[in-house]
Amino acid sequence: MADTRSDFSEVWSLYLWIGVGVAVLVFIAVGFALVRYRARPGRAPSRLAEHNAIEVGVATLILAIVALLVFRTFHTEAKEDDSARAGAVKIDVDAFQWGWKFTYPGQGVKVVGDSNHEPNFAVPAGRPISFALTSSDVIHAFWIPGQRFKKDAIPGRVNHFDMEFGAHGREQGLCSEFCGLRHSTMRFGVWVLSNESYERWLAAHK
Ligand SMILES: [Cu+2]
Repeated sequence: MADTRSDFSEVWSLYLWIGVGVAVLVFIAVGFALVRYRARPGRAPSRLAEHNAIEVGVATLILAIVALLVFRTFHTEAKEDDSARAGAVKIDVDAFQWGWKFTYPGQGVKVVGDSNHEPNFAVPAGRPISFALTSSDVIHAFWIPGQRFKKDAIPGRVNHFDMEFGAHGREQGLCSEFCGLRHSTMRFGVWVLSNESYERWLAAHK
């Protein structure tokens, strides 16, 4: 897969442009009807109640747009749900009130942080990362706005998903499901590193 950000940016842009297109068509149709068919003295209202050809045309167009959006959304979503790829880096994420625990299974590495101390974990750029996400108390949501990605963290349930990070740098993550008093302080950071820096980071955190 391409990185998560570009996958979801494409879907986002598709929705945006279809939304803009539909809005323009609606405004033109309303404007045209207002001007062309406005009330004038001596003009009787139209008796036309239905027009099958136009109605079928509009219904077909709407169906086609819905089908396209549903297909593209599920297609992109499926790439991220396609978990446990060979060579993937595994990270277990546990959300709690109000913080995060990131564990690298089999590596002996764990990063924990809460409202007072924001946790930062690291991933290598350009490699699939298999996340296993859960919660210890209430429903939270794992959100990385820069990656256009969000997933619920649900107690008693593990959500598996894959991500792939492109550009090196730091991504800001946060909880996006209201989860109590200090919800707004429930943040985390992701360092997107080169493979060598990532290995060094891992070794330094054992
Ligand atoms: Cu939360």
